[in-house]
Amino acid sequence: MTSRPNDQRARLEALYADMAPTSLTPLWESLHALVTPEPVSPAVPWRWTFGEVRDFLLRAGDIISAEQAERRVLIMENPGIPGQSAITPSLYAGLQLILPGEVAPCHRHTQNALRFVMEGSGAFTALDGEKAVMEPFDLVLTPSGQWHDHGNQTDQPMIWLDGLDIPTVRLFDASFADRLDVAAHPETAPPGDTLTRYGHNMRPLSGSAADRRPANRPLFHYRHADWRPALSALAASADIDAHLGHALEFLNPADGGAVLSTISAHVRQLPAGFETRPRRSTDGTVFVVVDGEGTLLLGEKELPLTPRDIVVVPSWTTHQFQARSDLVLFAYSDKASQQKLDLYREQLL
Ligand code: GTQ
Repeated sequence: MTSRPNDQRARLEALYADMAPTSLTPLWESLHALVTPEPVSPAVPWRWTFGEVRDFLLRAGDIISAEQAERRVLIMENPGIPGQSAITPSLYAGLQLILPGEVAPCHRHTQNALRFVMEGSGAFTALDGEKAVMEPFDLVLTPSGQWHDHGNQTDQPMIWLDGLDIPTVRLFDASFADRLDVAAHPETAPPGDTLTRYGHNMRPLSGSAADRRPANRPLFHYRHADWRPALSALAASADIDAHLGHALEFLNPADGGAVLSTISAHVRQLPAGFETRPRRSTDGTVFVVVDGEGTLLLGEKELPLTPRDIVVVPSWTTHQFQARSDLVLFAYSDKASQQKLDLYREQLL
């Protein structure tokens, strides 16, 4: 009769209520939400236009200094996962402003970071006391545990995208950070020294002094002046990948792997009129439009793409890019983490 299931429900509810103070919960009520047949991301696809963020950032610049803020950044928070300072469940994104004459003081932390320059020319990030002088669309790394400070000795503001693994480090409860007792790390090498030594598929042949950088992670500056001609040359010569367009991944030359232990980064070029075949992958990805115009197609949803827009595509979200003019994109994701954990998958449709 019908009293039986009601009786079971009532007995279960009584069980749950009695065991709740003991911090116990029944798996059978949540199993299918925990172990899903495929990823169901709480994150949503989203777009930020650079101009809109820039206005708020400059307004913040009138109110708080980089020194006082430590890092003057507006976090791009995914509206599907509010309150977590996350653009995907594993990654963080923010836009950082450094005004002429300012210093963002030296610190180090377990979180890995990449910087992708959006505006300005000639400000620097110093890594362990070596400056990388930054130009638009340069990629600069500040890997886990390495001292870094930022400074702007030019007469224009500089704005860059910060991509960090803050939510990943939080997941593992593994955050450590400290401040140096001086704002800027003492200079340890002239600007560009590392690029000279390691940036040409070469390395110093001898001497521990020459191996000043950590041997497993020598490079930290990938210049637009280098990657853009490489990508253009590829686009002029190679067959195009139907799902990616022309695409080049940034590498750690020491091991041929991703640029950071948790974050992978790449660039793509799509010729005017090209539309990628649908694809999805488990690495929720942040894209920056470097150049060109187009549309990001996500099933029902469409996001327009204009220069310096920032868009996020969550895990396992089928998407296509349509290029109206030659479209150049920068992207970063947690693919590096997922591959280490044997979690990464992609599907080409
Ligand atoms: O520049 O070191 O956007 O530590 C967030 C945390 C930037 C930085 C961020 C950071 C930094």
